[in-house]
Amino acid sequence: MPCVILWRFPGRAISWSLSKSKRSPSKRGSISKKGLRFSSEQSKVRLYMPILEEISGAVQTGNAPKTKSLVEKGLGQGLEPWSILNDGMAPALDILGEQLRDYTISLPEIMISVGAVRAGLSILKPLLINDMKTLKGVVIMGTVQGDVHSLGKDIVIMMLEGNGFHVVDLGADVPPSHFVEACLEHKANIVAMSGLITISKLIMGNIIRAFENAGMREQISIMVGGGSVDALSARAMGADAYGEDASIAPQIALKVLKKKFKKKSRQNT
Ligand code: B12
Repeated sequence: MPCVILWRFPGRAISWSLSKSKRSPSKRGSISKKGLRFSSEQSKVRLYMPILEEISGAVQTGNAPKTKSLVEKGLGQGLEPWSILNDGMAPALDILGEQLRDYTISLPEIMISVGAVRAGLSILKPLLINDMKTLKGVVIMGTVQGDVHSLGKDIVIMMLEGNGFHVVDLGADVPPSHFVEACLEHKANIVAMSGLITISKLIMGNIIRAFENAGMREQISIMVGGGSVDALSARAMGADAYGEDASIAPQIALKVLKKKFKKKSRQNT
């Protein structure tokens, strides 16, 4: 994958690229033979490249205060909050992910960078969410058993809560039985699962089976997301919906609720 080394800090190489992402090119830049390429949606981002680069660098070095102040600076320059997340902070995590895969970075170092992302998110949070207070539904959310990645889950929760859903956060590495028990306890109507490692999609399937075995599948809408799944695997495992991005989580949640409601009304007539 093409990647530009920009500068080097003692001990840790910092690089930046709008790398070819697992997400759709419409959300992130991609590299063409001509260099950096942008969708029309991203054209305004081009103007602010240096600041996105700096944000990426601050996340990669795990510098939380610098990330925070650069996020503020980016906003001051007119950058969209989602662009800061998707085009500044997330590409840094992609690069760190590659370094993790190549054993050139340690897990504690990644954790420090995750801290920097969380610091940046603390500034973005109020801007990413709408202040809608009407309760739309109760969601049980967790990262599935065997998977400790929690950042994506936390952003999805932030979006759902900000859009009028009550979310019960089960945390990460959550066994199937906990999802079922939490749904009963909180009278939830949606289950949202996140997973980033390959095995997670199998575990998600197991969780869906657990709801079937408990006789609850008809009452619960299930949405999944994270790097381990895509639309195809989500459908294959029997989920009601797949979300590529946290920004669309509230719309998806509403859609699955409406679908369930329509199905129920058809059954009652
Ligand atoms: C940070 C990180 C870690 C941290 C996690 C800290 C934490 N508390 O979250 C630590 C250091 C602990 C870690 C550990 C490991 N990691 Co890791 N990690 C990453 C890294 C760099 C970033 C992940 C991240 O936070 N992304 C940012 C968030 C915001 O993105 P996201 O989770 O995808 O979520 C977005 C969407 O997917 C969506 N979304 C997510 N969930 C849901 C759910 C719903 C319902 C919806 C609608 C949407 C949605 O919304 C989010 C925002 O838009 C990735 C590389 C990468 N680029 O993803 C590797 C990566 C995921 N890790 C990987 C690996 C291999 C590991 C380890 C096995 C390494 C090891 N040697 O031990 C362990 C796994 C331990 C375990 N059992 O889980 C691999 C997974 C490969 C695979 N296919 O299995 C990756 C891809 C790195 C790589 N290139 O190899 N990791």
